[in-house]
Amino acid sequence: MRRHLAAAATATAASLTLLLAPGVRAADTADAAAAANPYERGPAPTRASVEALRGPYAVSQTTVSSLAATGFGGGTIYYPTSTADGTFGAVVISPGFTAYQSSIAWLGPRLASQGFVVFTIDTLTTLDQPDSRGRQLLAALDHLTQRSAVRGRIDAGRLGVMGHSMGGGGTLEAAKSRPSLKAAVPLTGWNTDKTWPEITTPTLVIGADGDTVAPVATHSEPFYESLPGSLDKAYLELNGATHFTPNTSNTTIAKYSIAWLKRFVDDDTRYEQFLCPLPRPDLTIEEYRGSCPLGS
Ligand code: 9J3
Ligand code: ZN
Repeated sequence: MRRHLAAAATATAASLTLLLAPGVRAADTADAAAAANPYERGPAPTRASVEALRGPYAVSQTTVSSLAATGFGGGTIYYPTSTADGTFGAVVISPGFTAYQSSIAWLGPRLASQGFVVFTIDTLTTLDQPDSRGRQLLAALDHLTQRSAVRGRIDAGRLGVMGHSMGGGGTLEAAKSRPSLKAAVPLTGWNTDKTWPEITTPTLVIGADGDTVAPVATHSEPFYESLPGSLDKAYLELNGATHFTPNTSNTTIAKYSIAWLKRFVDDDTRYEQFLCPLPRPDLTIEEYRGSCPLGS
């Protein structure tokens, strides 16, 4: 009788173990996934953390003089101050026609504080066209990874490009000519080339509903639609926005740019929650298109 009770107790314990096993396995899998991605940086994201004015990393900055720059106009590098978390992915950002780095400077500390090295650049002349801006973005990436003071803090295999207006047009040009890029984010992009089937880099196209300089119907929408259907891509149309909305601090631009860079420069699937299922239109989003799930 006591043997039977002991056997029953053992059987019950075994059943409990089996019942608990799925939960235990789920936790183990999450740990294994975290360990399997050497590129994720910073704590698990929340809506508040991706919308915040600053992320978890304190940021330092250093200037690159135009005299020290080859093939672009110099700029400012924003980078996480601490070296405790190893290297970071990097992104270069170009301003638009007639504009300077100051016009996109807000993105420097906003993105760098999330765990990226961010280089906001000046172009050789403020009148440079998108194809030239594309080449300048790549020259700036090469400077950043090969010659800059912070080159040792960067993982040269994980790079992205962004830009405003003609700099957004240049962002598409850069991705087209350097397929190794991990992410591209044109902001109210402008280009005479409307079709981008050659791009293999995951691309988030951000347009503005009230843009009369680069109207979405003739710029961002055809850019997005012409990207390969098999590509990880998305189209975010800002609501109540203009061509120049990317020139001042904007939480919607920041949130989705951070999520896209994290997802594709860092391969950090913790950020997929902000991209899939597709965000629904609201006060700041006129329209959002994309394919889910990403990375498949
Ligand atoms: O960089 C831009 O703002 C491009 C839009 C533009 O001014 O085009 C006029 C040729
Ligand atoms: Zn084309």
